[in-house]
Amino acid sequence: MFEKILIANRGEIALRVQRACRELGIKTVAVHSEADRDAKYVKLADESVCIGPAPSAKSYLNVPAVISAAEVTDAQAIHPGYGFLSENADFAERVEQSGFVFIGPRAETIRLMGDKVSAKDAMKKAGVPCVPGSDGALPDDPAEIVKTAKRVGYPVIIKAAGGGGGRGMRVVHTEAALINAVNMTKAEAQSAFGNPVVYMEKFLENPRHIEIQILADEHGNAVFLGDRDCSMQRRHQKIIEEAPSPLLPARLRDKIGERCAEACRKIKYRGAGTFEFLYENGEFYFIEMNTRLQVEHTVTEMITGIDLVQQQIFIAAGEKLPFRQRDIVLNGHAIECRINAEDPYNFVPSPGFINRFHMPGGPGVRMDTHVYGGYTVPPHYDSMIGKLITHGATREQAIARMRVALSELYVEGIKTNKELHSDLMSDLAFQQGGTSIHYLEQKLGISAK
Ligand code: MV4
Repeated sequence: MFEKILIANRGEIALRVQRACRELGIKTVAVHSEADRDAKYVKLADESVCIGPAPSAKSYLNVPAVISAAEVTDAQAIHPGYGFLSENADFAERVEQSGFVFIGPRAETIRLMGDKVSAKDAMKKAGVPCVPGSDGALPDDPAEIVKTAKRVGYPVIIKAAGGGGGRGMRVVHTEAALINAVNMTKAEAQSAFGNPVVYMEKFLENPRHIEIQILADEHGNAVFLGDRDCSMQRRHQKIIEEAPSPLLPARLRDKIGERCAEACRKIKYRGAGTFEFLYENGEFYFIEMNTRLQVEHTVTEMITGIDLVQQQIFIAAGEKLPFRQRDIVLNGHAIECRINAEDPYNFVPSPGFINRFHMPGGPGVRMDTHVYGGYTVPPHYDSMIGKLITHGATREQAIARMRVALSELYVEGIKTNKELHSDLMSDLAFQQGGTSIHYLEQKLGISAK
């Protein structure tokens, strides 16, 4: 087992990973930018290294600085968290080449899943149902593109192979608009991702976003840890996530979950991973695989009782999974509200000094946050300052606990989106469950871009 792990991240996830390490008696190295010098996880770390000035490009994305920090502190492994370098295959490769263990999948797997065309091809071959569309990348020949769209049926969506998470996508409703849309998406993909390759899918008009959490070790074992519904989103930013998906029959969850676990065994996946699906009319359609620990891993932890970060560490240390599929029992329901430092009306980030901060508590209430009264939220990074999670025996109890917890959450000095969450907890459509990926934007009156 590792004696010391370097956490190559900041904010609430750096604290989350640090807690997992410290419970196991593993020493922690915190890396931080000049702006994060006073962060809680820096103070709680056994060692800390300033890796550069505030801008991410010069600090949290600075590969040589992160690897040097591991060298000077003599860490054995690096946990990337989520975002930043967590799905950067070159970073994973450099980490391993420098003699450290990258706590995550192999670099080649990260690369395979980072290219959405190769990811889809791998999953199709592994028996995971995918959205109907082009067989791999779209060819250059306009006649072929038109033919593919006719076979798939309008509306279609053009996606960048190097994209993901909502970047580099364009919906096309008619043949007249098709070729121009493909050319625009290719040009944008080339400039945004340095990769002009695009592919086509049938556009699903009103799906839900359901994802499957996987754990796979280096000995060929893979299990799925239930599902998460992440449909409550605005402009590709998840706002609320929950587990399990409301109104999803357990047999459908188990069937798709087993397919994902089997696919992991086939591709020799290592670590934690998430299969992203669109769910519509009782069918699952694979769209992407995330090779990182996700923000919303918490709701899976709450219903399974499994610490996903510690499982990542055990797997990276070469240990076998300590459970089989039949040992995974889903208990109750969990909901996560992402608390953002932002204006509740226009969503503009609202960084600044927090002069008072009171967290909620009580049975089934968890708050993962690094902020505290006296902390200054820096303007350089994304606006999420914490996650409020509740668990209950039923979805209704989890909602009631969230409603009360939100009323107890007190943040003075900056604006947050807590009122939006309170409003959603009382929203009838949310309470009934099963709202689609468009629900929140329709409720807020935004025409989905
Ligand atoms: C789609 C889709 C409809 N049909 N693909 C957006 C981000 C990336 N995960 C893929 N996304 C979508 N792909 C087909 N064939 C609708 C979306 C989509 C979406 C997906 C999940 C969660 C939120 C979303 C918001 C807008 C669009």
